[in-house]
Parts: sequence; C-alpha cells; structure tokens
Amino acid sequence: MKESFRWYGPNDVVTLATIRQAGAKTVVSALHNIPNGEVWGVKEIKAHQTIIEKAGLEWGVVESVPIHEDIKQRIGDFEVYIENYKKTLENLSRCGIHTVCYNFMPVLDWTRTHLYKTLEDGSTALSYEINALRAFDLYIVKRVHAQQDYSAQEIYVAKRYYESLDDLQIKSLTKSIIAGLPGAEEGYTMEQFNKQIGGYSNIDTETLRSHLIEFLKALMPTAEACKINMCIHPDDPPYSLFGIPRVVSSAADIDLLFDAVPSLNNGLTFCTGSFGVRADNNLLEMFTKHAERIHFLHFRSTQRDEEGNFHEANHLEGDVDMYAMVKAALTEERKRKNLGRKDCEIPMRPDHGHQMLDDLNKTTNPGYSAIGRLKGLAELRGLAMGIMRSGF
Ligand code: CS2
Ligand code: MN
Repeated sequence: MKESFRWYGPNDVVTLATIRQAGAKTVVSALHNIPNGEVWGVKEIKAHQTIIEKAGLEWGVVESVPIHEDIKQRIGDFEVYIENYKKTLENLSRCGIHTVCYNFMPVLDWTRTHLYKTLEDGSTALSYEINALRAFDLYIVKRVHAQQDYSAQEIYVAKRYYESLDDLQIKSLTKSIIAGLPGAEEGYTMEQFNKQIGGYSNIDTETLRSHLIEFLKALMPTAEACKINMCIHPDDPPYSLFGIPRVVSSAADIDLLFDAVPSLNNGLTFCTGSFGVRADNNLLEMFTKHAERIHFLHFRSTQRDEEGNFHEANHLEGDVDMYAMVKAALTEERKRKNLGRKDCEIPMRPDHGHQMLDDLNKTTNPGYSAIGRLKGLAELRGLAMGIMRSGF
C-alpha cells in the first residue's frame, strides 16, 4: 500500500513536514480555492504540485474534484460543468496525476452531528447521533415532509431530545451538520439548505442513480484517454438523509454502478468507515467483488449501536475487521503484480483520526488532526508488515 496523508493546502496547520515525519510518501490533496464546477488550470495544478514536491513528497491522489450540484440534479448548466470536469481531468493528467476521488452525495458531503465526542481515554472523536439528526430535521430545519419520514415513536424521542437543547447546543448542532466539514467545499445557511433540499423534491433514488451513470458515461472516454482512475467515495453515512436519496451506500448500489459503466477507469474509493456504518454491508465481500477497480483506500473504523448512532473508533477497533481488510488489499496488490499491472501499489490513507495529546489544544480540521492520523497510519503500517511477514 502506498502510505498517504491528506493535506488541505498551505493553510493546513498539519504541514507537509509533519506528513513526511509520519512516514507517508503520497499526498492526497485538492485545489480547494477553485469554486465547484470551474476548470482546474495546469498553472494552478502545477503550483500546488511544486509546493508538495519541494517538501519531498508527491501529489498522488486528488481528493476531491467536486461534482457541481447541477450535474447531480441535471439542471441548469450541467453540460458545461461536465465539459469543465473533463478539462480538469485532462489538465491533471498533463501534470502526471492519475487518481481522482469524488463523491455523489446530494447537497451535503459527509455528515456528523458532533465533532468532539469525548472518549473514555480523553481523546475526542467525530460522532453521529441519530436523535440529534432527527431533531435537527424536524424542529430546526422544519423540513416540509420530515414528519412523514419518521415513526410516531421516533418523533416523540426526537422532540424530547430537541427540548433538552439550549441555544448554544442548537447552534453547534446546526454548524456541525450544515456549515460544511473539511473537504465538503459547500456550507449553507438554513435558508440555503432548505432551498437545496427543495431541488430534490422530484429526484428519487433511481433518478439520482441515472444522473450518476449518465455523468460517468460522459466522462469515461476522457478518463480512459488520459489514464485517469476515477474513484467514487461512498456516502457517509451510507443512507438517505433529509429525505434526499443517496446511491453509493450499499453492495447493491456499487454492483449497479459498475454493471452500468464497466470501464476500470470507473473505480471505487474503498472507505471502510463509510460502508462500515451499515451492518448489512459485508465489507470483505464488497471489496473482493470489486477489488480490481479499487484505486484508493480509506482505512478507518466506526462503532455503531442498535439505534443507529455511531462514532469513529480507533483504526484497529470498532466494527471494521481491519486485519481482514488490510489482508484483502495486500492480496489484491499481489494479484495486480502478477498480472503486470502498473497500479500494484494502491494509495491508502488513514481516514480521519481522534484528536489527542497536544492536538487537543490546537484548532485543526475536524477528523484531520496530525497525531490521531499518525497513530492510525502507524498501526496500519504495522498490521500490513505483520501480515506480509507471516507468509500470507
Ligand atoms: C471524508 C470526506 O470520509 C471521508 O474521507 O473525510 O472528506 C470524503 O473524503 C469526501 O467526501 C470524498 O469526496
Ligand atoms: Mn473516507
């Protein structure tokens, strides 16, 4: 596995020097300053790449080139934005960058209700509380059809939860959910959020899926010609939120996607933490079935409960069987090597980490502090070495 670390650019308090000391070779990064939908020019890509290379690292993966909302809804200027996306891929390829992560989650990117849940050992983790989400939907957003989406019992519990919140807690919950987590690119005010949700009133699951498939069909000739491996990131959490569909959540979703667009350039970011939130996702089966098109690995674990709450666990604990996942990744790499595939080292980043030690006193991007990720990477590296050395 090619050990990688995400870097948010020159303003990231976790510097490239830190990433080098963590032992990662590859940087996962994006041009966050370019508005969604616009072309990434060669000049801007090169400038970013030069900063990374000067630090002795390589820019191996783009995470993400965001998909404009017009493409997801197939409205307005979506054709222009698809053309722009192709140009961005061509420009990245010209600069020698061939792996592009993206997601197709409508309106919101990844979502958590709480960003600093204190764990038993004093570190903090990102978490998702189902009642907080429902209370937000029903009583803060006051979404038009929200009442129809929950049972009477769920509404009752959510109402009690809402009534227990003070103003500060309401503000903080709102910020966690709609202000945009790192990498999400878009944050909303309440008014904008409601408007965005409204855009999906006529878009059901199958419609959204067809929009994704149409987008990929349009993109593949360019991706193939420029040797760009597109790798879609799963929905996080992997189910519909706020009555808006999500279509990259389950085993059936990815089967449909890759059946519809079989090119290997139409690949997957295997995020164990995102898929792992659903108990009905058999991660190992999903991985093995689509292994040849997994171009990027996000390794992290989550701990869920019966009610639908989850928080981010230590990388080697929680619901994800990380031993099995790392073994599966190493097995796929060996297979590729035997087939003579050039991409026999798959970029892997420790996805998120707890805020801990000195980082507890720093302001870092939630989920993206240095030490928690360094710990995750070190544990994953040790696990991989142990598997390889024990003659797998
Ligand atoms: C998140 C997201 O789970 C994750 O990796 O941190 O930022 C995710 O990377 C993007 O949604 C992918 O497009
Ligand atoms: Mn991820």
